[in-house]
Amino acid sequence: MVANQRFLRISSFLISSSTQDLNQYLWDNPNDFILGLETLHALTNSRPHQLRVELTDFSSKAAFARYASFRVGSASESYKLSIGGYEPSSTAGDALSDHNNAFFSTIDSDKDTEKQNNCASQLGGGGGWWYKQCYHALGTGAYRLPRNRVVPQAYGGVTWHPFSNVKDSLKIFKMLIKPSNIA
Ligand SMILES: [Ca+2]
Repeated sequence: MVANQRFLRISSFLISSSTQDLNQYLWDNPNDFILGLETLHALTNSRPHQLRVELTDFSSKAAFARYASFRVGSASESYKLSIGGYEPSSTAGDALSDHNNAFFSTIDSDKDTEKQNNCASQLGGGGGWWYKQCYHALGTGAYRLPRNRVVPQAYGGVTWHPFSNVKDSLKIFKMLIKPSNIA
């Protein structure tokens, strides 16, 4: 099963909310598939994993980025992201290596390296993410259809810089993982 773009819209909710809230959300939205940080940690901590990110914009232009290693830390490590081994033949460019060693921040838990702002609430469109100062890639940003774009365009949309404009929103942002020893 592949997490679709709806996953992106709800992931900040998932990550910053209690289990009870999440259960209520799933009750109200039975078709959503959610892979939470605890699961990502358990999977990527059990054995080495690789990551493939697939992107599509609203003009149907697509690109991908592959990384040889992807790991999410435990809750006590603030779900720290360990990302490395960008594959040079990737077509999207490397937006995620900048996020290496970032902690997971949410609107109610500022763990980014931006001193003046809480990236999640002020520049990230409300989504939880591995912000630093603040982001080059944002998979959990606000999901904006072209007709709903903010004018002037604002930060916080789903993005992968420079494949997409950092003030624009991608149509699809998928993060796919599998064990490193599987081709
Ligand atoms: Ca901050």
